[in-house]
Amino acid sequence: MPAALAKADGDVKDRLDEINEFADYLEKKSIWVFGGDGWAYDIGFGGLDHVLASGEDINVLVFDTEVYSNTGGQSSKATPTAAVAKFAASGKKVRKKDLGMMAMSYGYVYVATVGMSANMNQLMKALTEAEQYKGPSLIIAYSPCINHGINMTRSQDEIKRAVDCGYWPLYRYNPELTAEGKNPFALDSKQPNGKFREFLLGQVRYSSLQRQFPELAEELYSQAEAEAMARYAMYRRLAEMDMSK
Ligand SMILES: Cc1ncc(C[n+]2csc(CCOP(=O)(O)OP(=O)(O)O)c2C)c(N)n1
Repeated sequence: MPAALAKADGDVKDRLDEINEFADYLEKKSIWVFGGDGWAYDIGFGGLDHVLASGEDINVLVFDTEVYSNTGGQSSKATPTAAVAKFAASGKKVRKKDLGMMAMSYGYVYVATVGMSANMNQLMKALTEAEQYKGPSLIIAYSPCINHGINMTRSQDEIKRAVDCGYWPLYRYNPELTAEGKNPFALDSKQPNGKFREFLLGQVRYSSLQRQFPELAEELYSQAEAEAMARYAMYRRLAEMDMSK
């Protein structure tokens, strides 16, 4: 019995009894914010950062299409090296911002990356853990888009390919585990399968660079691959951290 109910009497007790009787209906409010990468990484980043820093129990799901999709495919800070987009006609020259790492730096934000068809179980785990975590959560989902120049009827296969080649690593960072003395970072995707270049060339936003600027394309593809492999290696080191030291 709740403490307030035990102490109350008269009218107050009747009211509290009534509320207690319907306690099952007083569900925890579930609050989710949905947005694209242009919003989350770029023009809305200040607001997103403020919300994450608030410590409030709020969940954010970012559909990362790696461009501003709705306005026609402009480059955002989520656009990776070598991708052709508006304002990056000869391929983006600098790497994709690691929004997840920035959010992890708070230490009290639940962070996960997901890829729907690559690992449905991991997606469900991330959504459930974010919902259960009593603080801010950020989930970043790889989201194939018409601007990528792919067959959109096969977009789920594309997500799986992205994860398997190390283009889109999957992880979950759960601050609650830190309090238990455990490693908060879990890497959920396997060692890249060596098909990174093949993956890039399967999308017109990358392959078109080869036709227009062949030498530059070679350089940017290599750079993109090196950056992605370094990012995967960094995540693996995080996942293998010895928390007792
Ligand atoms: C503050 C602000 N600036 C610009 C716009 C115009 N605008 C509408 S949709 C959009 C693209 C958003 O891109 P993204 O967040 O990546 O979402 P996606 O279209 O990819 O789902 C922009 C710039 C806006 N709505 N609000």
